[in-house]
Amino acid sequence: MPEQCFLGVDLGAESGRVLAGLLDGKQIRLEEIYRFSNGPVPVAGTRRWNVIGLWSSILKGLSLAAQKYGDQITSVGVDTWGVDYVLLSEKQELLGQPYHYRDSRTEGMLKLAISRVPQEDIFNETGLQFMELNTLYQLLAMQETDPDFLNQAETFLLIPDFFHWLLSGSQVVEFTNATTTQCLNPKTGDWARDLFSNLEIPTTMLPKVVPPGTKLGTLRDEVMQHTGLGKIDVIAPATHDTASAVAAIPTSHTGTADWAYISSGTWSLMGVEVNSAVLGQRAFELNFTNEGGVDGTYRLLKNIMGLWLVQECRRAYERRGKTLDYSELADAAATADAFRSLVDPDDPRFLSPDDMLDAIKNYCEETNQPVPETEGQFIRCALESLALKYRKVLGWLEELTGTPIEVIHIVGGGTKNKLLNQFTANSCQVPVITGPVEATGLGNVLVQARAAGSVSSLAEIREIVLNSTETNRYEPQESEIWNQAIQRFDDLLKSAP
Ligand code: LRH
Repeated sequence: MPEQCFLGVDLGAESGRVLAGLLDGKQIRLEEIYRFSNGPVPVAGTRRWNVIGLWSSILKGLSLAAQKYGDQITSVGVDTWGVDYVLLSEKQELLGQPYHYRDSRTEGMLKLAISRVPQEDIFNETGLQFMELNTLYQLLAMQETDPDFLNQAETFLLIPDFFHWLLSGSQVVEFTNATTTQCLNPKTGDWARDLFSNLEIPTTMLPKVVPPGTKLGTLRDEVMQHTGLGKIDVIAPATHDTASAVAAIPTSHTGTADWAYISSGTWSLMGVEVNSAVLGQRAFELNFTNEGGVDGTYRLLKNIMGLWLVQECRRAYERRGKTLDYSELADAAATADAFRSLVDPDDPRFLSPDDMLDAIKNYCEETNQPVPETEGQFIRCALESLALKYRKVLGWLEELTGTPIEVIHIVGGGTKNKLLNQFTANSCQVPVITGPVEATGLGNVLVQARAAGSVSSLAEIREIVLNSTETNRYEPQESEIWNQAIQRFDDLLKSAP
């Protein structure tokens, strides 16, 4: 069979990529065509995404792809981070500058929401972890501060849907990303309209929800002219980056909950794959999330602060005039003293601090631990704390599903941090398999390949990834000292400041 080419646009919080997925029978090869940077833009005291700049970079990447793979290209699809959205007016004008989920306008919105609707009812209707960055609280913040603005909105689109609209003219919201908003009911697969009306948020702007793999149309003429691409299909992949990443886990165990995953990047999304949302009392108490996946699967998971801690330490050093790359930071952490100080990575102070080094110092002071001083001490503190949080989440997952976890798959850019991979195996006391780094991109293009009829199922997507990519295995070590550390970490969480 000749090679088929599927273009994946994968946008992360730090960078974006246009990728070519070249499928040859049972093998896939992913090639990076174009990479560009991304990040929050400070705008008059707020944080926004530069979506027009991103669109311009996507067009550039598509032009380069057209030059290289021209007639071989079958389709294109976009995945991004979750929860953020754009609003379009009746005349299809972009309303305002889309907000970044770390913007502070949502502070206090969870409290407001639960003063109107009992928290447990919100969980039963949406199955989602309570985080103020969720779309629900972003919309509530808009409704509170500027209801006229929201009333002008004719169409609500999540970020990948916005780019699909620019590519094809279609205006729908894809299911996997819709499940990250806390606005969708996993039992009905439709928007939680009662919840919206109880919170006094309008619902007329909510478009139809479509499953991953839906053909949205073909490229607009203007996009064909600009890029040199032909009239290719625009296919919605699993547009939530985590959904795409989990679709591409190299496992032959589809359909069982005896393996966990960590999609590791700016965030660490740790969970198991289940066949229906887990909505009971205990899932609510533990504040777990149920995000929709491919082929009717759900990701029962927790958002953990992730390598954002390290990324922000690095930025803080840069502001102090010290530019360090990630490998230098990892080397410094590897030789620093073990378990000197620990933090709860998910303490709210770490979500958007002015300065991460100060935030960590401040946490350590408040909890009577030695304050980190060197780069190695800061990064070691972040990595050990993350690994210990993984162990807590692993225990909760086992409790919720009743199934012991035999192995953890880590995928995404975070797998490059070998120290964290080993710490994870040590802390969780199960083997860790890492790779592929580009799981999100692979999941994106393989769901498109399935829509084109070249791949038949989620299990086959994973078989192709298994055939095509390299993985590494980390065995658990040092069980005794990690068991002691988990005791200390437990005490820290109990006495959380
Ligand atoms: C990871 C991610 C995560 C969301 C966050 C906003 O990139 O999609 O799943 O919670 O971004």
